This record gives sequence, structure tokens and C-alpha cells, in this order.
Amino acid sequence: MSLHDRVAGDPWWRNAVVYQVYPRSFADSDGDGVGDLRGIIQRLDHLDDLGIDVLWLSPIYPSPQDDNGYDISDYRGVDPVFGDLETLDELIADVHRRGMRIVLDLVVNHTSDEHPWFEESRSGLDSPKRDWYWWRPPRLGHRGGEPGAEPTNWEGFFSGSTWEFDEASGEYFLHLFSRKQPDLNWEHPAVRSAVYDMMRWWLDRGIDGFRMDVINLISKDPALPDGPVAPGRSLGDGSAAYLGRERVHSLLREMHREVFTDRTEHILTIGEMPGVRIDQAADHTDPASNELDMVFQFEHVGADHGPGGKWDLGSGGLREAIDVLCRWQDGLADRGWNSLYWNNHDQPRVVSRFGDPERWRDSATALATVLHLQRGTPFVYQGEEIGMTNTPFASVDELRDIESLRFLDDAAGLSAAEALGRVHRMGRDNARTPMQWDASPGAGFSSGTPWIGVTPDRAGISVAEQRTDPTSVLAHYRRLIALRHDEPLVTDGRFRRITTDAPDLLVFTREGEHDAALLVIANLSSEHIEVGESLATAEGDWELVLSNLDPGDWMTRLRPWEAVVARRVVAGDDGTT
Ligand code: ISL
Repeated sequence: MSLHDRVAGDPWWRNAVVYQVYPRSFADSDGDGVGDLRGIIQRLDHLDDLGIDVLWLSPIYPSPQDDNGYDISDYRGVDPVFGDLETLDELIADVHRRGMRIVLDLVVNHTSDEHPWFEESRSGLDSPKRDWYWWRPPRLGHRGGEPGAEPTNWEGFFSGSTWEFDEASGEYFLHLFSRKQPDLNWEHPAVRSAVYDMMRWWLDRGIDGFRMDVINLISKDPALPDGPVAPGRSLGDGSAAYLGRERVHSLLREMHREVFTDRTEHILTIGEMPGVRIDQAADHTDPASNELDMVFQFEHVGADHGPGGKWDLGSGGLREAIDVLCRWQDGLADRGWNSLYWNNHDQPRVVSRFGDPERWRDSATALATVLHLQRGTPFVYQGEEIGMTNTPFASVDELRDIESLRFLDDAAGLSAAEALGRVHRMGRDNARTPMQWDASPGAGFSSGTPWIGVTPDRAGISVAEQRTDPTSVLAHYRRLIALRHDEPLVTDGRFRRITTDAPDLLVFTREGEHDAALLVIANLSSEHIEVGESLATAEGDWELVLSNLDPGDWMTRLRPWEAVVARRVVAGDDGTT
């Protein structure tokens, strides 16, 4: 059944599964080594085959590509490296013809420094667009450009100060990310109306929604106060002045009013929100708020970070990540809606991060099962559905990501080997190696030299090798997605975790009316686990719905990484029980 046939009044996105494409790395149709829109069109059968409902494209707009397109120099076009607007129209039409929807990335916390808005803003103190960005004079008593003269002590997301000095005007501009990504000033009404206008333009062109990049950073405290400096660091944490401020709510409501009301179809809105808390997410995604449909939270993917952030490897792992996800399930049970993800273009590959390389297939499918059976909207990041792994980049020369390269420049106090080791584990390039379509040397991604190397260790990890194998990771994702479409409890059932004595045994139910329920039992470890007493509170008889291994005696003991979904057999259902 296609999305278009679903019951009227039921928001179309509620049981949808989203697939994220990172265009640079998905499919290269012209052999220049960079993925493109034509390549995506040629591979849409793969999304159809998986059962995907929504395609989310990471940025395809004209961009100097300092941060792979998250630095946009023209909001109404397509970068020539990816194709042109006509090809994008063709992609939109093809996606719709297949009964799918398409969501674009909206990156409006910042633009590129090569965007005409910024070029005009930078042109002089009296430019009419000067206040479209955050300009500030050097710190009192300092000369612009000298160390310590930055207007605040903030450290940026990509290491180093958040301020760049502009010789010509003698002022600094704010950039929370790279210096080629100046932050827009959302306090300026003209900025907001220019953004809303652009969003309407895209909706009129036929797109079905937006994934909004760092949307909880758009409101800044105009006083721009210094932030606290952690022991051993030279720069401060300014996030109190720019992360998750109360005003984000009213800005999002205004956007909703200006852009999304009066549309005949529901527009899907997903806000990316680093650092968002559960109570904030409930407020943002409560339908009564008229803000967003769902947000990306970061708590579970922070489970293995240390106090110093992602490069500071922590002691936590999968158990902690699961606890976080369960808290989010409970936290948004009555109000709001979860997004569910393990991977995206910023995260290391989940099977390498939380799975077991020795039990690659079983851990990849178990991790998928426990995510896809939760309440919320699942996101599959390209390659996750075939269990793609992290890449052992041999040297710095093989890395491409600005965040990793900045970290290596800045990693004072760490040996080169230690710093590279951390990049191996946490770096974003792990997610950005070419999509593995087949087992050929170029992985079927490109006939040319890819912009970033293909993962060397990839036996069995390609679409071609898995497509017709019913035991493959790909086949398992296909089954999980089909189950969501066919079984309303996966969308709507109430989540209840059943606590167990075994720390790596995850048990939860999804409960509906009249005793209807699904039971999920997963062994998230490489040891056998006795299930035994754990199921005492999961009353009833259960019939197997789905399993990632040959079904065994799952009510008694689970093999390593065994994950099972069962349905309660309700007496009187069919007159036989
Ligand atoms: O990637 C991160 C941690 O490694 C985050 O800090 C990330 O930068 C943050 O989640 C924001 O991500 C988004 O905005 C960035 C861009 O680099 C990311 O690719 C994008 O997903 C700036 O636009």
C-alpha cells in the first residue's frame, strides 16, 4: 500500500520510515568521483525494495563545500557537482511516482561566507545587511586580530574560537561552526522573512518537508556573554547563550505559521537539536505547539563520549545508549514524538560502535531490531541497511572531514597516534565513505576515483551480495520496515520496558487496546543469556513474529545478539485459543 492510500486524517508520516542519502557518497553517475542527483535517480529501486517512505537528502545546494554542503552559498539552486534544478525536479517527480516523499535539508543557522547575503553584510559597517549576521568589535582594550581580542571566549563546534576577524571593517563575525559558516542573526525580521520565502519556494516546487540543521541554535542572547572555561582548556563554553533558548519556540511557531499552515498536505518537519532535553523536545513536538513533528536528540549517541565531548572517549557504551533511548520513550509517551536513529552522516557506523565485529551480521540486525521496534519515526542512513562499518583510514591524508582535520590540528597534548585513533573511532568520515553497491573495487559507487576512499574491509557488505539473501542484514531491515507498515502496534503501541537481572538483556513491550501487544527480547551481547524469570511480567502466550536468527528456544535462553519480536496471542482472537 502506498502512502497515498492510507486512511484520510491519519497523518501520513506516523508510520513512515525515512532513508537519509548523503549525496556526495551515494551514487556517482558521471564518473567524477562525487555522487550526484542522477545517481540517486538511478538507485531509487533500492529504496523501493527496502520499503522506504521518505527520502531525506543532505544538502544539494550550491556551496564552496567547506563542510560538504552545510555551507550554502545559494538557497535556490543545485550545486553543479550534484546536477541542476531540472534533475532535482526529475528526482522529486520520480520519488512521488513511486509513492514516496522527499525532504530537503534546511541549513539556516548559518550560510556560507560566499553567500551574497554575507558578502553584502561584510561589505561595510553601513551595509543594509550588516545586521543579518553577528558582528562585534574586538574585546575592550584589545586590538582586533590579536589573541584574546575575540568578542567572547567561546569555543566552536569545530575547535578554535567562534570568531573571525575582518580586517577591512575592524570587526569580528560569529561562526559556531567553521569560519566559512557565519551565523545568521535570527533577531532581524528581514532574515526570517527571507528564509520563510525560500522555504515556501521549495514547497511550491514539490518537496514534502525539511530536516532543519541545528535549529535549536538559531536564537542567541544578544549580550553574547562569555562562557565558563573547563579545567585545562583555554576557551569557554558559550552554549548557555545559544543552545535551546526559550525563544526557539516562538521562532518555530512563527515559521510554522508563515510557511506550513495553509498547505493542502502535511509538511514533515524534523529539527536537529544537539543538547535538547526531553522536556524541551516534548514542547517542540507536541502537536498543540505547532512547531515541529519530531526532533533529533543526541543523548544516546553521546553515551560513549567523555566529559570533554566526542573526542574524549568515555566509558559508556550500548547499555547506556539503550537506557537513554528508553528514557526518551517514556518521556515522550504522552506528548510529542520521537525520531529513532543510530546513524547519520555525523556519526560513526553503529555496528562498529556498539556491535561486535566478530558477530557482524547478528549484532547489526539486533541493533536494528531494538531501534525499529520503538515508538517514533525510524531513520535509516545509507549503508546502515547492509551493515556498513567504520573505515580504518591509514593516515591523515585519507581524511576529508573538516571537524576531524581541525581536531587533529588542535589536539595539543595527544600523540599523533592517539589523536588519529580517536578519529578512527568517532570521526564523521566513517559515515561518508562510498555506498557499497557491489563487491567490485569501486563498490559500484563510481567509475572514477571517489572523493573519499572506499572501505577496504567489506566482504559481504554490499547491496548486490545481500539483495537476494534472506538471511542478510538488508533482508532484515526490509522485514522491520514491512512490520511497521503492517502492524499498527509498532507505530502506536505504548512502550513499556521490563527490567531484567541481565544488564545486556533488553525486554520491552508495545501495548495496545484489548491486551494486544508486541514483545521484544534482545540479547545485546556476545554471550548466551538465560531469559528465565525476566519474562514473568510479560504475561500471556506469545507467537513469534520476527527473529534475526533461526528461531530457537527464545523464551528460555537467547544466543549472542539474538533479537526476537513476538505478538501476544489473545484468547478469542480467532476462536481457537
Ligand atoms: O557532528 C557533530 C558531532 O560530531 C555535531 O557537533 C554536529 O556538528 C552537530 O550535530 C550539527 O550538525 C549539523 O550541522 C553542522 C554540520 O557540520 C553537520 O554535518 C550537520 O549535521 C553544521 O552545519
